Amino acid sequence: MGATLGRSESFKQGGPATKLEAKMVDAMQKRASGGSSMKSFNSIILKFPKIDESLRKCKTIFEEFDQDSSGAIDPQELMHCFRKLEIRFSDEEINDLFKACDINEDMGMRFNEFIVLLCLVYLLQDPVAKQAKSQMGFPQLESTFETLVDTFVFLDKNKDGYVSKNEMVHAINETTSGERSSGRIAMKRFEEMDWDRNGMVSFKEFLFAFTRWVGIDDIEDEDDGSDE
Ligand SMILES: [Ca+2]
Ligand SMILES: [Ca+2]
Ligand SMILES: [Ca+2]
Repeated sequence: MGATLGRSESFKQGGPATKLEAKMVDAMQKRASGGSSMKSFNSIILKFPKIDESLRKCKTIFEEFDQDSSGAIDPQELMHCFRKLEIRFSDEEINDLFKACDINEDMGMRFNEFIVLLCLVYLLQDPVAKQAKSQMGFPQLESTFETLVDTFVFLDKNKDGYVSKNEMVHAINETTSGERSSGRIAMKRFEEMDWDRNGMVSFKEFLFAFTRWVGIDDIEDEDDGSDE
């Protein structure tokens, strides 16, 4: 299609651009084989407030690991965080995650970047380990991450690890009548998610969009009233 990919490191024609992204796609596909508990797009929208609340509570975790209170978690603080949470990732994997989530490239995880990183960790964890009640020690947060993964699985109909524009349209059209306005919002939001405008949204893009929607980023909240 020859679309410009810009500086995005996400989806490129021909497959995942990085080793980490390939792992994420793989983990997502494995998870997708278990199906999604989401019934409709609207059921996702209804979960927003709860997700919002749970992610905000994550601030305490963030502050705990931001040992020097700099407002960002640097690579060393992150290593410490992983050790403390007993997340067994190699240094290379941690480094890859850090780079992937350090969107503003300041070598620090800001709060929204940290949430995305933790959720990616959640996805990438060994499924066997995940069967333990709470792998990371934050049961509520992990159930929120599960909801986010579940949502992505619901949207990714062909289970290729990406949500395409068509899949988004499909999910919205499945929604019962009378909820069209949420569909319009969703399409607008799909465009917000798809940073490089190649028609595909990776799980990471999806998560970053989520932190923006629930207002975790400092970007002002959108008015979601019934008027446009
Ligand atoms: Ca810090
Ligand atoms: Ca950063
Ligand atoms: Ca897909």
